[in-house]
Amino acid sequence: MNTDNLPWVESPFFEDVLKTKNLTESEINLAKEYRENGFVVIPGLIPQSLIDQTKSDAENKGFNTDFPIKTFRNKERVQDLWQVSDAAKELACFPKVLDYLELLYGREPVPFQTLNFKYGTQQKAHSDTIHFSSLPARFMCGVWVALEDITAENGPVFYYPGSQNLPEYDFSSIKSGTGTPNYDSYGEYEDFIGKIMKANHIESKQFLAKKGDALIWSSNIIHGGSPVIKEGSTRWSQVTHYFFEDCYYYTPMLSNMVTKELFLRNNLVNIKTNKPVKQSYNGEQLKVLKTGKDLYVLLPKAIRSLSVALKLIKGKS
Ligand SMILES: O=C(O)CCC(=O)C(=O)O
Repeated sequence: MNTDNLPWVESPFFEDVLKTKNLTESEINLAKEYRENGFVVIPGLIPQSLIDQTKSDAENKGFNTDFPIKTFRNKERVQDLWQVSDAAKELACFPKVLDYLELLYGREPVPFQTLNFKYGTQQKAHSDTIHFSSLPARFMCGVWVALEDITAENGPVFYYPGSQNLPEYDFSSIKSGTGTPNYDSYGEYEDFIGKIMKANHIESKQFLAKKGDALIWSSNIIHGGSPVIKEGSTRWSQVTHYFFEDCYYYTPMLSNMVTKELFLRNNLVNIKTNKPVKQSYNGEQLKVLKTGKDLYVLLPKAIRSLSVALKLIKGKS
């Protein structure tokens, strides 16, 4: 196996790759912890002033319906606040966060989405790979930052340590048919993941965080939001989702994973540079054949023309 085809922290050759890296003892411990559990907590990583400014922008811009934004928001979450908040953008691109991610993945991180929460999401257990996946696989992660102290009462994030080692489940494991799924079926996915956790006897843990703590989670760790026990209590927080450079990026939830027709994320913007994100596979630009609305098949460069590819697909060649 080529070590470029998985993040090195998830590689079966982790110990060998580790020997080739010039890391400090604390970096080695961090990488080992991330590999074993699928997440790491960095206490007090973010300065309180940046936390306070991000929370204030979330309150005064994101959740203020008089403040115009173009991105999605509802009562509990605002997507891509970074577009109108320098603080949310600075948090997404915080240099120490990017350094940790580069250390763990060996590629440049690409922050591409922020979500700011006012209340606990109470989201059921899921893996981010159903929403965000990459080719080569697993070059994606989330960084969740507490903008206030989080207790058992205000709906902390929960996660299943070690669950990142399970397969990346998608609808080809859930449905027997070959149809392309959509978000109407999301409940079936959540039920499936709940059963998978029970079948694997993995116990969940809660992230009881102090304001400024950061949780880095790997693409395939199963996680969600705990019930909010104290009604009306806030849970101010920001999660940033990152891909890593030099991959193709797609949404398995909207892809046909049986026929390998991928819902490619062609409109990603790198929050750090404000530039569109280019897609490639370990340095190679592939040919892309559109097979439906937002669905694409990746073709080897060796295929000289799309008409040859079409014949191949139709079985005429
Ligand atoms: O903040 C939470 O409660 C969960 C967030 C989450 O699941 C996600 O961003 O993928």
